[in-house]
Amino acid sequence: MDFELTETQQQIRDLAREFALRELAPIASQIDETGEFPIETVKKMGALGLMGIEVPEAYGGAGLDTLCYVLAMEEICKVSAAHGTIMSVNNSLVCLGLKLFGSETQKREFLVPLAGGQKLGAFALTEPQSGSDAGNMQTTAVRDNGDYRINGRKSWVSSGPYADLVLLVCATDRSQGSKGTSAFIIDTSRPGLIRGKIEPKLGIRASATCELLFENYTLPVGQRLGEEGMGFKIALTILDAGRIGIAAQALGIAQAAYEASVAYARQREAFGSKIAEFQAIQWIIADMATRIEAARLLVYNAALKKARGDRYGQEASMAKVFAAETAMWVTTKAIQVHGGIGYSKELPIERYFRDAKITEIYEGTSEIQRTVIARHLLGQR
Ligand code: COS
Repeated sequence: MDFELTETQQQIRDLAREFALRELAPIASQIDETGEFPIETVKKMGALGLMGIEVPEAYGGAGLDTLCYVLAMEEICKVSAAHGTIMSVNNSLVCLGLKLFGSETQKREFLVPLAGGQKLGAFALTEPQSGSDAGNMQTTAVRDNGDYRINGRKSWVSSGPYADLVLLVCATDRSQGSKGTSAFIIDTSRPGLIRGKIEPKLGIRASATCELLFENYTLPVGQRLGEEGMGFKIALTILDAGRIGIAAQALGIAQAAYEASVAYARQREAFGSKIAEFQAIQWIIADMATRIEAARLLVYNAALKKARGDRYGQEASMAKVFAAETAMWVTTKAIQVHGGIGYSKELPIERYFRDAKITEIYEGTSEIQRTVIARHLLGQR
């Protein structure tokens, strides 16, 4: 494995780092407190090319590789994981779906504005009764001549309250189970789509999440993505890639908590010396750095496999489960290193801890990642 970064990879990492420090650091705690969706900074991310990193320039994107995407995600999430969620949904779940499965016309109409940041995308797969069991969908799209009529309810839609376009996966033939599902591109400005209340959440609080209710929402057949019946495969293909982005998010959160712990240990005094002098603290710092390094190698490895065009589902799941659990462990220990002040909202440490938790849940729980890995290892995929 060669992780020597190219000049382009270093440039995008530096660009994301500088942007995050300049634009996101001053607002990260405040938007976490208020839960306000950061429309202005998301637009700026779009203008910088951060909303369509892997989309070819011909379709409005930055035309960069998966490692560039991971490096940028890491830097953004180090400062504001909520921005990272909005970025990852647009990049991995929506733009990638259109890039892989969209027709030329669909790419021109929908991918170009999403990749350029003029429009914001969301992904709707989960329903109140189906999260991990994603194939068990009750929302239906019924064909009516040249149109589909959609009815049902999608839940936990990140960026749902503000999205212009939604990549929706729902049932077109419920008797066929997951094989009877299809994907659609939903224009949220049309009638029949109602956005539910914004979910109050533990972490990534500035990334708005809501239910989407479809009541006789009608769309033309031309807005179906891929063939009828391909919906579940499209969703799982997209999620394989999305999991690399969430792993990078977890890595960014863990790195932020680690760096804060090192800085605090060097300046905090107890029993007449800096706490960095105590083995109890040193060993935590050593374990934090070791686990983060291992997570980073897994995340970069998955990204390089994807960039090379190799199969990467197993590696993406390994990266996600390991990075997510690393983020939870490191942020828990970071609070411990800081003691009382780590538990206080005076510092961002407790935010890192709250933000880390979602990485063990969305885009496939840690249990689902282990199932996916085991299926690969046992030749069941
Ligand atoms: N990429 C493409 N196709 C895939 C796939 C993947 N990673 N994994 C499975 N498929 C295909 C299978 O090949 C199968 O098609 P064929 O019968 O034509 O071969 C079809 O999808 C159904 O596969 P399977 O029977 O394995 O599906 P299951 O219902 O058993 O589900 C898991 C498999 C659990 C892995 C899947 O449901 C999953 O990943 N769930 C988590 C969903 C998730 O991440 N939710 C979060 C939503 S976003 S916040």
